Amino acid sequence: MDKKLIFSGIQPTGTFTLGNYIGAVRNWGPLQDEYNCIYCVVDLHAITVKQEPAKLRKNTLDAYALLMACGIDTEKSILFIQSHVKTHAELNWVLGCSTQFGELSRMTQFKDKSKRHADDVNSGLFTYPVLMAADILAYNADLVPVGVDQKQHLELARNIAQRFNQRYGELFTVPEPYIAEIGAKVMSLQDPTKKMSKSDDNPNACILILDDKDTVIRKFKRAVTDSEAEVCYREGKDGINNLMTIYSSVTGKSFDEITSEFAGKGYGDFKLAVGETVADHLAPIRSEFDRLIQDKAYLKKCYTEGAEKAQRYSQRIVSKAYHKVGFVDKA
Ligand code: ATP
Ligand code: LTN
Repeated sequence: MDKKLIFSGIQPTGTFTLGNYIGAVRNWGPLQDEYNCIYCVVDLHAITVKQEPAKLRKNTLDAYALLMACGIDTEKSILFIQSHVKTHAELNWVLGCSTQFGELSRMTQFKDKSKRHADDVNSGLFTYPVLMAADILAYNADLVPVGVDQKQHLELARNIAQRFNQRYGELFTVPEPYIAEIGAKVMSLQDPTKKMSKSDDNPNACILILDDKDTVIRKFKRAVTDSEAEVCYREGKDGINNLMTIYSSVTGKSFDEITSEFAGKGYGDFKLAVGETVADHLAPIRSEFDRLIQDKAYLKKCYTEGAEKAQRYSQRIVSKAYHKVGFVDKA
């Protein structure tokens, strides 16, 4: 049987956080052996909130190199930049005409982001999930590895695919979410009831995957926890639960094993261990990134080839969609 197809994307809105890494990107590399994988830096999505052009350009290249440093191999997978492949915007329009205003109004990310960016509630922010559906459906992806915050968008992509298929005849694969059991929602170190996010104003709230060892340790030392002293996973202990989740996903140890490891020790020892383990885990990514980002010619070769393959792959499917809705065939 043919291998299943994986598709996922990440926005170039800044250095990836430990949340992006544990919840999503970290799982992308190992999937390459079992599946055909297509990964994308979604710069079109990034401009739904204000971006400085020079910074967006730099962040996009950085994100591309970071994905490679995190183990995505351009010999095994297709890795490209979204704006280089025109089928995404083309299919976006068609799918937008199969998406209801009411559905988009219910998206929690839109509600959150329109509150946070009240001076710029643009229509791209509103239709963001349609473009995400186009990303996925243009390749007929089977599985989409994401953090839990993207589940609602994926549900919408499934509905759009089903609706299109019913109206125009079978074309799109209805994609399934692929969500890690542990670490699908890494929380802020300063407010463990909130998701860790690149766009948090408090720099101590998130670990960036390019932070150096001292910074990582310092941020974990300052992590907000409760006033007890036992390292165990229990409802209400949001700060400790989050640190245990991080430690577990980096070391592979179960919560019980972690509790025994730190029995009789305090939170201070635990935070230090989490900091050191995470920093040591991230160190090779940082050095690989430093090496790759110097070699602009190599990066350009990789993203140019990636875009060519993605264009060829998605064009077949998008041309079929154009035909099905009744557009006159071009050639
Ligand atoms: P922004 O803060 O700019 O909105 P973001 O940090 O939420 O961005 P995205 O580029 O939107 O990052 O997300 C990339 C991937 O990382 C998605 O699959 C998303 O579900 C996942 N992700 C983001 N934050 C977390 C988190 N705190 N825990 C687990 N997964 C996360
Ligand atoms: N909306 C996603 C990024 C994204 C994506 C995709 C993820 C854009 N297109 C397609 C999976 C598949 C986010 O993480 N905020």
